[in-house]
Amino acid sequence: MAFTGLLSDADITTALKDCQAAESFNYKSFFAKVGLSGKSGDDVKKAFAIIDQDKSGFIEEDELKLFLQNFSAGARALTDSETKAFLKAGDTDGDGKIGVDEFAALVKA
Ligand SMILES: [Ca+2]
Repeated sequence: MAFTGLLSDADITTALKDCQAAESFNYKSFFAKVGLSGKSGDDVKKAFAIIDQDKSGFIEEDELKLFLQNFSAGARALTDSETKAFLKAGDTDGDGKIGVDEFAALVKA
């Protein structure tokens, strides 16, 4: 698992279980349950690097859509409306993608 050593497997399982149903994803409760909210800045940067799969330095919309699959390969994709709401919450400078500082702010929100 990509987050092994960074997050607890039990926390990941719980967080994923709570957003199994389509349209039930909430980034605030997900980050809290998975344990990222309480992590150091360095750990949040490591998490960002995992989610930024193409290593572009940004989390783009297609990467956000598959966000949950970084935590478990069998997790569902986010719906289009969940993806857009997630992007809108994080993209404070309006460039259509999430940078590392925006991600850190989102995790701590
Ligand atoms: Ca990217």
